[in-house]
Amino acid sequence: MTARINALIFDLDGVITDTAELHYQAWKQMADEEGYPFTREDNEALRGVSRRESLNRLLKGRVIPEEKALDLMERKNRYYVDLLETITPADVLPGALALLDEAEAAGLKLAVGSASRNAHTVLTKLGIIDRFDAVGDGYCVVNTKPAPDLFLWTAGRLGAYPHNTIVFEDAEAGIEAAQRGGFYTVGIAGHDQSVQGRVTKANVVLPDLAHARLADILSKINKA
Ligand code: B16
Ligand code: MG
Repeated sequence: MTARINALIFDLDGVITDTAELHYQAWKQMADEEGYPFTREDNEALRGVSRRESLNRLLKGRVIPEEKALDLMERKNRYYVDLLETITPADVLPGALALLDEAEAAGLKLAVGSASRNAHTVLTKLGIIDRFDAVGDGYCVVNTKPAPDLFLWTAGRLGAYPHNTIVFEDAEAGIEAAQRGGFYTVGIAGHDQSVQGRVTKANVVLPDLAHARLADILSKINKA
């Protein structure tokens, strides 16, 4: 059966821009202050998951009072928000704007579905917030990825059905969320061999959006 695609939903971090390094630096600063071990490898496991779940993973089973957990998340976010000041339109990843142009010309509806509570700030700093018909972020739903809620909420804002929508995601939790919601999926695998396994369950896997042409993606979705 041919898929009738009329909407695209993009994850933000790892798909449209790369804020993972800034998240790493912010978590690392907090972890160093607290004496928690935290490496770049540890940071990979935080991709696409909420701030709260990121803290849980960073703590690796260490139990702390709720008040302290709130303070640690607040502190990390302050460091992260400071780092967001460095973002400019040059930080849109290669190919993303061209794909948005093609999709807009084809009459597709466009949205962002990000776990981040800073998604509006990031999109504004990138200079592309007006390109989207809807932005779903970390404030929109209670159940975060891998629950399908955020993508379903975002599709609802677009007036699009999941079976007419493709979700672009770089994280395992995001691909699972989209598939549980009944969406088609494009997994953005990146170029680091050690972490490429995270999106293998997607309908279509691409290394990045550079050279990703809409017609090719639609044809691959139909063959998947
Ligand atoms: P915040 P995405 C996710 O963004 C990040 O990949 C993840 O590392 C982060 O913990 C999460 O947003 C929450 O971000 O602390 O800014 O609310 O990939 O869903 O666009
Ligand atoms: Mg992501």
